[in-house]
Amino acid sequence: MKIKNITTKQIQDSNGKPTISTEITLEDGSTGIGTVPSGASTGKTEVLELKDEDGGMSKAIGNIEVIKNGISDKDFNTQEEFDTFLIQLDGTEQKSTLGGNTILSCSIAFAKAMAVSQKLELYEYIGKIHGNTQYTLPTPQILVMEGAKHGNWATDIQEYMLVPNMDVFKTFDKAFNAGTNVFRKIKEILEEKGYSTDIGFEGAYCPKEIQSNAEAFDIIVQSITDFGYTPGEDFTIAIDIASSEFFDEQKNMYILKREGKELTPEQWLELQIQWYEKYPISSIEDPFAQEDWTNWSRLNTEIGDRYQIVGDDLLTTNVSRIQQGIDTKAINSVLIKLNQIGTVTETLNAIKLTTANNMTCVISHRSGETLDTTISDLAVGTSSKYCKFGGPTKEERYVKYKRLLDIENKLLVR
Ligand code: 2PG
Ligand code: MG
Repeated sequence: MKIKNITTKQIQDSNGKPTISTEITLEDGSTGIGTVPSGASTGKTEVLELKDEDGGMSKAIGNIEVIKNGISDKDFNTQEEFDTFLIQLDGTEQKSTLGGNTILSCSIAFAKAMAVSQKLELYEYIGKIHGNTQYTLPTPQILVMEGAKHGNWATDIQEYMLVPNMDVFKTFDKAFNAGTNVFRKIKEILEEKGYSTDIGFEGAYCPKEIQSNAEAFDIIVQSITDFGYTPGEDFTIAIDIASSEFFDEQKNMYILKREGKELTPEQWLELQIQWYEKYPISSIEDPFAQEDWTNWSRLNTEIGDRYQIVGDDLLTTNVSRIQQGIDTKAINSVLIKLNQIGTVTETLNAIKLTTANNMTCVISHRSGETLDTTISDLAVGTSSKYCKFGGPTKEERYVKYKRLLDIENKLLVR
C-alpha cells in the first residue's frame, strides 16, 4: 500500500497545550487521523516529545515533511513495515531526531487508514496484527480522586481509582455505570464535609482541604458504602502513587508533602503496607521511584501474590525495561502508553512480552489528552485486562469509555 498524502496541524490538548494531529491518506483513498496526548508526570526513559521553545509544534510539523520526503514511492504492506521505516528514519533510541510525538501521530494515522482500507474496526485491525480474535472488554480503573502534579497536590498519591468486580457487574456497561454512581456520591460527601469539588487534569476530585493521603481512601470507601455497594467486594481501589514525583535522589528519601514526612525507602514501604492492610486496595502503580529497582523487587516479592504491582515510569512501555522488570521480579503488571514508546508496533510488542510472561496490561491515557479513542480499540484488540482512562465525565476521557461501550454493544449483538 502506498501513501498518497500526509497532512498535519497543531491542535490543543485537554490542558490547552499544543500537540500534533496528522492525517494519512492511502492510495486507495482511505484516511486516518492520529493525535498525540502528553504526560505531566513523565518517565525519564520515555521517547522525546518534540516541542518548540514556546511549547509549539512547528518543529514536529516540519519533521512530518521529512517523513513525507522519505516515503516517496515506498510500499508499506503492514503496520510493522511502516513503523520500522519511521524508527529507522529517526535512528535514535528515544526518537529524538523526529520526535516521538511526530512519529506516533503518523503510526496511529496509518493504523486507522489501514483499518478503513481493510474495512475493519480499528480494534479488529489491531487484533489481526496482534494475532487475537477473542475480543474482550477491559476492566476499567475509574479515576475518582486525584492529587500530586495532576491535582494541586491535594494528596501525594496521584490517582485513586475504582476497580469494579466484573464477577459482580458482568458487563463493561454495568461496571462503568456503577463507577459513576460512586463518583457522584464522592461529590456529595465532599460537599457535606465543606470541601471543594475542584477537578484535576484527569477529571477527578482534588479537594485542597483534604488532610492526608489516607483521608481520600476513607472518602472513597464511605462513598462505595453509602451507595449500597460493598468495598472489597463490589469495588476495590487502584492507586497510582507516581512516587518518582516526590522522591529526592540526593537524600534517597520519599518526601510526602501532605503528610509532612521525609521517609527512607524502608519507612515508605512500611507506611504503604499499612494502607494496603487497612483499605480494600488491589492495584498499586509506581510505588517506588523509576530507578529504585531494589525496592520494587522487595515490594513485589512481599505482596505481589495478592496485589497488582504496575510499572509505569519504571518501564515506559519499553521492551528492554519490561524485560528488566521481569528478570528482577519488580512487577507483575505493565502500564501501556503509546506515546511513551512512539509506535503502534512497539506498543504491541510491549503488550506481547507482558502477556507472554503471565502479567497483566493496563492500557492508559495521559494527563493531557485529545479526543482520540485509539486506546479503547487497543485495549479490546489486544484483550488487555485493564484500562485507565481517567474520571468518567470530562469529555476527552468520556469519549474513550464511550467507545468501549459502543464496542461492547457491537460484540454483544454478534
Ligand atoms: C500516569 C499518567 C496518566 P501522566 O502517571 O499514569 O494518569 O499521568 O500522563 O501525567 O504521565
Ligand atoms: Mg502512572
